[in-house]
Amino acid sequence: MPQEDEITLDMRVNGMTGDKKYYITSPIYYVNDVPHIGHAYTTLACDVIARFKRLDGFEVHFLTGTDEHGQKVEKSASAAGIHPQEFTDRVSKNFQDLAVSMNFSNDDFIRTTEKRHIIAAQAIWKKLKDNGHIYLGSYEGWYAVRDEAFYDESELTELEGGGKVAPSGAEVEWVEEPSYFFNLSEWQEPLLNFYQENPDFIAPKSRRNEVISFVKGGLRDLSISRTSFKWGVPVPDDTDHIMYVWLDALTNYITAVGYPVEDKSFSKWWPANLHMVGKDILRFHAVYWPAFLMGAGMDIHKRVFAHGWWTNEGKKISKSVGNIIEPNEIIETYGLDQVRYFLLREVPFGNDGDFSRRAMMNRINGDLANDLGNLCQRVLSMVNKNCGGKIPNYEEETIRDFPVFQTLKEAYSLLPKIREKIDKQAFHEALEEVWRIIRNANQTIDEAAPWSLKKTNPQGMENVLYTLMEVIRLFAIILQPFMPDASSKILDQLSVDLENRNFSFIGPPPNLDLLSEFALKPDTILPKPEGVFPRFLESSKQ
Ligand code: ME8
Repeated sequence: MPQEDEITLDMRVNGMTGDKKYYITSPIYYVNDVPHIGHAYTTLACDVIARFKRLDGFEVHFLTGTDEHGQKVEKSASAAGIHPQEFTDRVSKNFQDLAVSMNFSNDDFIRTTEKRHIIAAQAIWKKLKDNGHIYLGSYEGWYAVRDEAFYDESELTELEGGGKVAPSGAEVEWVEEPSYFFNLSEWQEPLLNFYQENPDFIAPKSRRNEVISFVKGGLRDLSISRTSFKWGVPVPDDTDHIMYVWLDALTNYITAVGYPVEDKSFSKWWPANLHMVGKDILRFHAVYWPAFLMGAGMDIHKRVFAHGWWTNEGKKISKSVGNIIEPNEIIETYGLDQVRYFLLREVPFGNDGDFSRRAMMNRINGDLANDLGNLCQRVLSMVNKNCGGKIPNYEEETIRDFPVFQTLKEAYSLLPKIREKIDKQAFHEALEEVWRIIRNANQTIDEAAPWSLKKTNPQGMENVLYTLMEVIRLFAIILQPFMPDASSKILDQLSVDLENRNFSFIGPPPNLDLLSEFALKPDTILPKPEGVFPRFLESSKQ
């Protein structure tokens, strides 16, 4: 364990101090919509981090769920002609099913209509009230139901045919009603100080700057209750009001770890290490939520990362345009791990990205079939044909004579680099590091030409094939968080025991000229090789 003065900020943020624990959350999704690629994307990013941390020896709590209150959900239920509870039960199920079809490893799925959450939401309200941060007034201003957000006149744009829209494009309506307020205006200085003292709190950097200038521009008190509809958590001691859906929703992150009971198990997980969100909802997580937490006298989450948005073949994704990408459809067409890989490799995480058929095919046929699939296929089928279907017998004295051993050394040194990228949420860079090794390995096969060594130097052939198999073992272990099924298929084909697949089994040797103590055991019988990533043929599936 490092000394207190050696502990860097990064280590605190990433749960590397004290016990290795990591609490990660996705947003909770509105149940007015069917799940689409955007929802799958955010939770996928959390899933990869959660799986990575578990394999890296952390105890992890990974939370996702559904946001079931508010005017938008009430309207959708009424359009469907059913009670909001029945409606939310139905639609929440779609998000639970999505977690299964995307192979998400969440530890909990929270619904804001659950009793545990209503208790927590009312408890934080009482706490804010008791601490003197809530007062009764009346709200007059603009509200966008689609965003469930209040807007200033100055933020709106006039439409040509009349009406006004928010910066998100959502229509706004004029609202006048009695309302409780949270004294957000008083939190400007504390927030700015907090951002300054915690430079890693908001990522990426460009978003951090946006938030800071928004807060510097001044904050108005926030309306936190509504009286013009009913679908929400009742305000304690004043049931004419329901809680503003964002105060209700943000509280889910503490409900799920036991709030309002602030015992050992609560403090085990809270504050969360990372709230992963889309750029559209950063303000709520980087301004309002920390202010609520400070007001309630609680610790603030350690980091919030705002990722970019996907378009579909260059066009904004929208229900009205009818170009929503449904996760199940693309999984069916391209395969689950192919989709998981594409989403995290195609676009630098944090930037906006475009989903196109062509880009997807290029990734599948290039990175997955040609690079990774081919490498496994070539090595495993050569071993099957020439080494009696067993892990080759390397020779200690001569195994380092072949340039491919250099690639193995790099593979042994890969994990710390990937860990650093994952802790920065730079998934695309992490994958690029792995692919550097894969491409090197493919190149070294061509150079070492084990097929010709078979006659001239059979021991050399065994050395080269063994080294390549060990390289494959290492990157397959590291790729598990990204592509769990494909990686386990590769590890099965190397006969790696199920219990020997976490990161401690990479076991980099103390001297990189040696092999790991967990390296593949020569003579182990291997199953018959099978292709991992077939090429995607445009005509095969439409
Ligand atoms: O905002 N590209 O829920 P929501 C990428 N209930 N990500 C996208 C996307 C796109 N085209 N479209 C949506 C809410 N997302 C609130 C959250 S949290 C306490 C409450 C993702 O159903 C992105 O993560 O509108 C965005 O933040 C989230 O879906 C919004 O989901």
